[in-house]
Amino acid sequence: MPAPFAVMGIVNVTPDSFSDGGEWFDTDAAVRHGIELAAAGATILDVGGESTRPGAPAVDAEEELRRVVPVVAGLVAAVPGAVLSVDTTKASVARASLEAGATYVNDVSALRSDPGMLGVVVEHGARCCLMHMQGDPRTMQSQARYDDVVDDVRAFLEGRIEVAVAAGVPLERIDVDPGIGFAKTQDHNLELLRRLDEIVAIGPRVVVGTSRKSFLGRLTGRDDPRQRLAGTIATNVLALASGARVFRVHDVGAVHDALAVAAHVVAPGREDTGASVARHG
Ligand code: PMM
Repeated sequence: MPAPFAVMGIVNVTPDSFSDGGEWFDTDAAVRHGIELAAAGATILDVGGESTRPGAPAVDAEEELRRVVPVVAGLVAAVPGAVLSVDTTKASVARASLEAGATYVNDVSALRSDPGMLGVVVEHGARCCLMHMQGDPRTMQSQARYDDVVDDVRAFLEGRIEVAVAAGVPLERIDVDPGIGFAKTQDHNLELLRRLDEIVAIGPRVVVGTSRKSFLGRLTGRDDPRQRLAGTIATNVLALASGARVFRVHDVGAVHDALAVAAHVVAPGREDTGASVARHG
């Protein structure tokens, strides 16, 4: 029986991510950080070299390759049991990362940004995450307009699944993500979390990324992203109860333990079957 949840630990190799910019902007530091996240309970490590915070400057492919690929290769060697994910919208970065041992492509553009991306995912038999966003990270906050945010996100994700499957990605290798914080107002983020079961009903495994995001800061008065762990835990536990199964977070140990406990209530009988839960007895 599969584990009831997977924690995806964030390894940002960027000088400017909103929540941990610059902390791991060095190959060795990033690899050490990934090793720590795996020891704390992450079974997926998500390596990214371009910040997606609203208004962040674009990074060219050469620079992104330089940041990401050595970290992926280092973590494949150091943590052989982990799934290595690359957080990129560029086909060249995905290809080089898959060649270095990654098996998962986390593309916040849902494979739309680069026309070569779908082919790379198919060719390498990679698993992928299709995330909802409108516009791109530079323009998205001005595009937060929906008839009904949950219906619109659901229709978008269903459309992207169709495109991916038609191109040859097996349905069982596709995850979906409502894109919390991407072209969403405060109310949109909360409505998506409130009605997350409607995204789960699409079928594929649902990934959620609320970790340290600004909407939590607005609700709690915490300006410093590092002080948003309690809000992060609350949203991840609620998302687990709604049926989400992959949790993309910075603070892996705390979120892992919260989910391990919550899983005993929301997924009874399955809570002690997965490696990530068994690790902590
Ligand atoms: N959020 C960020 C980056 N990548 N990927 C997925 N699938 N879902 C997300 O919510 C998501 C993502 C932005 O957060 P960061 O700058 O802290 O990495």
